[in-house]
Amino acid sequence: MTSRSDISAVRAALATQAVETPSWAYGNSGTRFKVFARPGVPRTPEEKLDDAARVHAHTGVAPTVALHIPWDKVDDYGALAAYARERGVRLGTVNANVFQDDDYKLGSVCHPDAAVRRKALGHLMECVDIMDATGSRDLKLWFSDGTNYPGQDDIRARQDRLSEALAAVYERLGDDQRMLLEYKLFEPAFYATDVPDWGTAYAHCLRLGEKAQVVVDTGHHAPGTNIEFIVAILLREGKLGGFDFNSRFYADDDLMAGAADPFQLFRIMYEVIRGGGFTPDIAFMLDQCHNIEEKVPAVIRSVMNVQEATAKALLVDAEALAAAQRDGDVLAANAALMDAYNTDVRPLVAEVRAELGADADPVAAYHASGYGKRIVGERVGGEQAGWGA
Ligand code: PSV
Ligand code: MN
Ligand code: MN
Repeated sequence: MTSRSDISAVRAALATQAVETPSWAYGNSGTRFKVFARPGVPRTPEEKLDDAARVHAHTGVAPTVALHIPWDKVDDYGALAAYARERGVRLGTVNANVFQDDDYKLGSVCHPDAAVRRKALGHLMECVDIMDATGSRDLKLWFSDGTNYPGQDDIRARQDRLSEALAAVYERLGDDQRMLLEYKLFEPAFYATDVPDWGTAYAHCLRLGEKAQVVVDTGHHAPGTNIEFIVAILLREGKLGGFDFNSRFYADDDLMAGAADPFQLFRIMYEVIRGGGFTPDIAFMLDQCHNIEEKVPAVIRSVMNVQEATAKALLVDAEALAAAQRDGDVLAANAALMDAYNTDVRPLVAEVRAELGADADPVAAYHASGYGKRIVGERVGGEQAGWGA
């Protein structure tokens, strides 16, 4: 483990951490089978920002909130950004949605019909307009495009259509804006997905240029995939734009980050740090839904899990590890990683939070604040936010 003299550097690095929380994590969500409504859930984008501001106040490391358009549609995005700022947070990544419309049954930007492709592209362009108004840096693109049956559509033609749409959006980006292209193994398409893996995303981003980057959603791989390897390669190539953190036991479960496999999260964060990626150039986002648990404390817990994994990764004694690797000492090298992973970093991150003016124990502080009860009392009437609203 890192020596005592380096602990202050670890502490300083942790104080710079920024985890973006997703607006949709505060709304109602569920599975294909049922969405469970919960009292106190936000009814408006502003109320989602109120909840996100609570998460930041308690943790000190969640300063931005990702939007999902049209779930967070408002008339005045500049005013929404100002509302966020007044509450101590900022608007972050804009997530496009070209998957919840009847027109998109056979795809969006890869659809065989040019009129549907135009409609999808129009939405993506609108998202960049919104970024201009909010000051957001990143546009996150996840496409549900794909086919269910062999022969249903031409795989190569679909790639051409995708490429054309991405190029048009890329052209529209401002100098300080980026496009983050997300891949996902399968679902909702089951035979062929148009952006199924990091290689496909990477190939498109490489063609487009440096403002196009790959985003790694931890829930979007086949079981057993070595995600940290992908992270290492993308970082090495300068093509890692960010993460959507969440946990999965089976498929795209979207459970709390660090819940199912905290060791994987540690390994990922180790590769991030090893590759010089612990910088604002990489967007560290959560992409998760809280179907049965209370939402705000679940987001708080997830942020803490990312923070703890980061602390452990920062504690790896790089010199000892490198020496063991040079010597071919397999066990010592593995032990260097495991010693850091097995460290109880909770007191360390508690101190960092306190130094940031947040809470040593954010979940306890949240419950003690009475906020959860207050929103149940106040958010009465209207329509709760949730998938599609
Ligand atoms: C759908 O799989 C998904 O979970 C993607 O990961 C997106 O990032 C997210 O929805 C929001 O659109
Ligand atoms: Mn995602
Ligand atoms: Mn997903």
